[in-house]
Amino acid sequence: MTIAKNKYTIFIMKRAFVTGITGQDGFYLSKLLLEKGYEVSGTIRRSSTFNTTRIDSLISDYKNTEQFKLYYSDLLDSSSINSLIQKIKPHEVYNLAAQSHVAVSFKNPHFSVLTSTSGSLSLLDAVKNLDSNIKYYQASSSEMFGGVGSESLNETSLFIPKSPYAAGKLFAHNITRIYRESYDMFCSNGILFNHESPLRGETFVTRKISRAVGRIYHKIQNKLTLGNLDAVRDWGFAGDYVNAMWMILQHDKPDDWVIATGEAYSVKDFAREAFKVVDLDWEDYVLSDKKYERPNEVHHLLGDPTKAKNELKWKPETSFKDLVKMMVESDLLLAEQEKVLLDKKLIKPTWDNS
Ligand code: NAP
Ligand code: G4F
Repeated sequence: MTIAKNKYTIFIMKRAFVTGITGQDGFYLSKLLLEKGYEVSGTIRRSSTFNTTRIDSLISDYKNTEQFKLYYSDLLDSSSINSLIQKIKPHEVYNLAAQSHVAVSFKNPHFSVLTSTSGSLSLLDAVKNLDSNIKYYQASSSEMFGGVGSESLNETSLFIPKSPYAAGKLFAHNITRIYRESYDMFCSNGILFNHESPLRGETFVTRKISRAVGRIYHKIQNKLTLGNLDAVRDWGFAGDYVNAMWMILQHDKPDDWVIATGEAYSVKDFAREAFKVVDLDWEDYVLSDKKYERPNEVHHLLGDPTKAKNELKWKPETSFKDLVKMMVESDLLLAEQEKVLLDKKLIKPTWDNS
């Protein structure tokens, strides 16, 4: 964005405010925005151990600039959220923060639900009170659909949430739409289907598989125990999906958008493809145990991204096969490093190597 003033040209950087910046999407989105010349401010939570591993490369790359700034906050602390919005005066807000693990949301339901519900409301209200022209992106989720049938799901499909996580996300989705309609604000929901990467949290099924393949190949793990092998998901690459987030806020009007690949695979398919990268047969290594099943399973999620393809001109660039390969190749390198440390007795295995 530039403003011409007399004979001088003043460059004004667009300012983005990102919650959940330490997460998988936080990294990919921040990288994208920084490369586009944005000033990016994000919230981090105080933790007794370092929790900025994913964004350390960005901290380092931008340390001599004013372009990348981090602030302690928590979505449950509405006063700090409000103060930060007042201080930063962002042009765009991306609300990515959540306790995003569905199975964990059954164990910590209050925290999981409140982060999405109270958190989105605090942020929307802070935006409305400062400047209703600020653009707001809400990280909505395909989990809200509940995955009962096998048809492909679009923006008009019914929401039947099946977990505390999904119920909290549905509130955030609705309150985002309500602020858009009530106050004429630019508030959009990206209903993103599962998206993965080498930076995916290690307890999500795809990363659990790619981590295990790396370790099994390097002979520091013997078996991989999963839960429901028949669950079906529409898996895309996180790097492609953050591009959709940005495009959603650049569109000429606020709206709700399904972001997906339009292809579905089972957990079994993912495991088969991942072991194939290292010429191993998944059936020789994968076990199933009920302890990894959920109280209420989402069986089948397949998205229909037609609206995003037609109106945003967004499309996924990474195929299922390439995504699996990318994750396995990255985790082969990590396992190789772990093997060296294990051999020197500098670490002990924290993973299941029974
Ligand atoms: P993620 O890796 O689990 O990152 C979640 C982020 O939220 C982390 O930075 C985490 O901080 C932060 N956070 C958690 N509770 C918080 C709180 N109370 N206050 C402030 N920050 C908090 O998730 P992701 O995969 O990047 O997903 C990004 C968003 O998209 C999430 O809202 C997720 O629910 C949603 N989503 C994800 C997918 C997917 O397939 N990845 C699909 C649909 C929707 P710490 O690092 O300190 O824990
Ligand atoms: O990898 P998952 O834990 O992802 P899930 O539950 O689909 O949620 C992810 O995607 C949502 C979008 O739809 C996001 F909103 C959410 O934040 C998160 O990013 O599980 C995928 C499937 C499930 O059906 C699960 O039951 O894999 C099945 N599964 C089978 N064995 C397993 C395992 N899941 C995990 N985490 N661990 C297993 O051992």
